[in-house]
Amino acid sequence: MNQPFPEHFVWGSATASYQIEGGTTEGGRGASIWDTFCQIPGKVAGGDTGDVSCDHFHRFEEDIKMMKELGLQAYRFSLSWSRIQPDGTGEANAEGITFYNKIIDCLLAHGIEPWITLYHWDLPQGLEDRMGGWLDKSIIPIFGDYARICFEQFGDRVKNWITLNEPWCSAVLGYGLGVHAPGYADADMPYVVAHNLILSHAIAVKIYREESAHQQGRIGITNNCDWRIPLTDSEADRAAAQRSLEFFLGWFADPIWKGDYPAVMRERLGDRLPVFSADEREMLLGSSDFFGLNHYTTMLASEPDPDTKAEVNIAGNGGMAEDQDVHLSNDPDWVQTQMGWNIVPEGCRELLKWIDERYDQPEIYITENGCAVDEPDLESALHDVTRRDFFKDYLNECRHAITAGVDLRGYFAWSLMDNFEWSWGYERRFGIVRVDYETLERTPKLSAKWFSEVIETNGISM
Ligand code: PNW
Repeated sequence: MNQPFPEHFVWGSATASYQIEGGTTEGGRGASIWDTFCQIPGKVAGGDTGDVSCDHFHRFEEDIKMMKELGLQAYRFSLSWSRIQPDGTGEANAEGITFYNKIIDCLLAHGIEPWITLYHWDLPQGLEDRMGGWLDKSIIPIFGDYARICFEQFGDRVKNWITLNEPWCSAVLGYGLGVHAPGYADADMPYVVAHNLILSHAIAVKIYREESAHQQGRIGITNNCDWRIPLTDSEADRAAAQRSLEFFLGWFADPIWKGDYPAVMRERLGDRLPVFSADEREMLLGSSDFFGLNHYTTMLASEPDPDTKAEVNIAGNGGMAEDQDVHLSNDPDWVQTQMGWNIVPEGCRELLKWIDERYDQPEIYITENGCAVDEPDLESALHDVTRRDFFKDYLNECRHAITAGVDLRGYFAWSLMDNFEWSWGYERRFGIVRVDYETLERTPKLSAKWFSEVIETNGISM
């Protein structure tokens, strides 16, 4: 039986510039921190880089035709800042603008709505070198200048903007755990970087609203968050789960929807957590037209046992674990994806409800959801039943959330095609379309065909 989604629900899929484009030295593009990071031995599995990747830089027309065949209504992609401003500041690079103009025009010609992310982790290396990148407050107006160029050049046709993708990852993985570019492992840097990212988001939105109102588009931010289930029903474990969510999503969403960081972060971090001025709080509050959410997994949360306190689990997407003092664990019954992430569809419904309640019923878009599956050959990829079932079960929970009153407006599958999975290189495949990295041939998987039907019928058959 077909379980319908609301009318006008937006169906799309997502990618990011560094993960698919390749052509890293073409079209006047400058280096980004990910080009640099990939050169450091041991940082990326197999020594992989984004130099060629899916070669989308040369194959975007073919890729857009494929999106059309899949029936996508919307396509979320990010801009490579260093294609637009090769060293991060100054005049726009005409070739970079032309490249993205062609993509936008081609999408529109095929009836696909472009959703642009301004920043999906590939900071121009020039900014890292000259002023310390996200660690320095002066990045804020610099990001604003970049955003302005994008609005001026593309805003006549692009009506859906996302300032930042998952600033939690930039801060925690890039500066706390050192597993993403630029690769610092520090206890305090993540809070400084996050602060500058949040303010950069706000300045871009301010510029958009003040200077591009006539373009009549919408702008928001995308945050990522896992769900946390209390290990037991004890007061302490329930508090641990809540604290974990506030340190994860509240850190980035509270300043925008509530005007400041969560109280629990201030209590625990004191002056290690930077402070927003009154003007900044005002600029932040209400600075997102919608709530962009990337969601992948769920873990159990509990109050750490005093004897094992030193071993707070940081592996499972915890981040800044010592500061939160939350023990994370897995239910042994949970099946995991190739990333080691638990498949817990109900977690998606619960997280949506948590957001709905905490942030006063925002319009939510799931801007990423998906899973990596071990697919050693084409044959296995074409029968990606695990991925199809993952999507089906997660979407079914989305539907339940909508029935419960959550204002979920759209869903973007991560990812359109297999691509460069950051520190995992090409070893992890998230695509609904198979990419053969030898021939660069694209082949839609079973999950893509299934997703096409979902879009066509605006519902899932259960
Ligand atoms: C997201 N975590 O990354 C990104 O937006 C994508 O670029 C990426 O390919 C996708 O999810 C799959 O990984 C994340 O550790 C990376 O919690 C790490 C985490 C979450 C999201």
